[in-house]
Amino acid sequence: MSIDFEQLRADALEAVSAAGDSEALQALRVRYLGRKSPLKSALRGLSDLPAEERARVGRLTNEIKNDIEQAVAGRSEALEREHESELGGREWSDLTLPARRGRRGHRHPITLVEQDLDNLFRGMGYRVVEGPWVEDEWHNFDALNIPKWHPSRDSFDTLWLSDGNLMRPHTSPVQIRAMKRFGAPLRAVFPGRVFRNETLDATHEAAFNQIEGLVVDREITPGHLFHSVKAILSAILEEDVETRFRPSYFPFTEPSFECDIMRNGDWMELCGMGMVHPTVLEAGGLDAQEWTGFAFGLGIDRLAMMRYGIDDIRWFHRGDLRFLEQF
Ligand code: FA5
Repeated sequence: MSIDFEQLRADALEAVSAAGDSEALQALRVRYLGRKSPLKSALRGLSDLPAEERARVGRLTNEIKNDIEQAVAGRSEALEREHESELGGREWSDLTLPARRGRRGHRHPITLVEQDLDNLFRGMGYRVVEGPWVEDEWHNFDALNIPKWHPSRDSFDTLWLSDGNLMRPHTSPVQIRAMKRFGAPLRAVFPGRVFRNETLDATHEAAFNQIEGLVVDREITPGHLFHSVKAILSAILEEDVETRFRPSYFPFTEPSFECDIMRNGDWMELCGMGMVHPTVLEAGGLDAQEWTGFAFGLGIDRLAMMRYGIDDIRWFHRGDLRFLEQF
């Protein structure tokens, strides 16, 4: 089938310039440029033509296609302008109206809990200090009384980097940094993100948040520790929480404990803690004969779960707005 290209171009341009509204224009766009248009079938048929014909017809169809596209774009703009000036005759702007508000975002539930923790600890006279996410082996292990051969190194599911450093699996290395930087007596918390090569489930994430607390002074006892932890948890959860302290093991504290809290008839592990091991005080540059201390490491994500009644930790990182917009 041969096409009269020039006639096609003339018809198309005339129809486009006469299009009365955007629907009519859209219909013309489909008719002249769409999949079933004569131009498209001509392009599809190109390969059947002899070589010199092919070049000529190819060039011509492209040229016509461009012409029509330009005409459609031009007409579309003209229609828009007509529409606006017509509106302008009927409507006017009231410049005294308040500006339209953009949609505001809000803070993530973990951030909310973290900020409350910050305020709470500052109110109790703790410094808030952050440490690096990428740690070296000495701060994360050796200084925390975990020598190379120590089996508890494996229990941290550490993500190692190719340069020999690691993504910190807990916030405890900041204890060492803080003792070195501020000396004793010291009362400080270290909030931040930690990373573990962890199998995910409803209470385990691979990247989560901890807040570490460290108090160093003379004659600190486990009584100070238990009382502080219970007071802190009650303040954050805004109720008198039921706590359970179990004996546990951490190389950097002696004795060590684990704190669980009661939620919906179940105990949930929330916090590791203990009296700072003398070796750790020494690694922080302090005289272990003179100074004593307690430390705790609290899972912020788990705390947020309890506070907001969230049943699965994985909600926090899903980015699902139906979840996030509830806070
Ligand atoms: C530690 O990380 C110790 N550094 C805590 C500590 C600090 C002990 C100071 C003594 C003195 P643990 O691995 O148990 O301990 O983690 C502490 C808390 O982090 C847990 O109680 C829990 O609330 C939270 N947590 C641990 N693993 C995960 C995980 N995969 N996902 C979410 N939260 C976790």
